[in-house]
Parts: sequence; structure tokens; C-alpha cells
Amino acid sequence: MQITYVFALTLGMFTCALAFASEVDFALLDDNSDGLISRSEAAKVSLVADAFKRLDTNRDGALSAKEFKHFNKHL
Ligand SMILES: [Ca+2]
Ligand SMILES: [Ca+2]
Repeated sequence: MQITYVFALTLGMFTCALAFASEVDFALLDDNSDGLISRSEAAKVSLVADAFKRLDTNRDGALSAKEFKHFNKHL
């Protein structure tokens, strides 16, 4: 009973942390707060820089929050 409770609590905290982390990541990368991650902003995190071309599905040279969501999904 107690183990189940601890497990549920841990899982809940982990899920919250993940959700929080993906939001913070976008905001942290978006230096000028224009709602887009430019190539130079993405360069701060090599994982994002490497995936930039693949993530930029509309080829406008910037990542929107929607495009960036795919990055977190595939981590
Ligand atoms: Ca930006
Ligand atoms: Ca784009």
C-alpha cells in the first residue's frame, strides 16, 4: 500500500518536472522572447543545434513552440 503511494508520488513529480522542463527550455533558448528560436539561439544547446534543420519543418529558419515540441518528444 505504502509502496504504491510512494511510486505514484514519484511518478507525479517526475511528470511535473518533465512538463516544466520542456517549457523552461523553450523560454530559456528564446533570448529575445519573440516566440521563436533562431539558429543563433539554438546554437546554445548542441542537441537543439544539431536537430535544427530537421525540426524546422516550415523552413523559415526559426523554431516555433510547435516545432520545438517535436524536439522534446524525441528526446
Ligand atoms: Ca527568439
Ligand atoms: Ca520554423
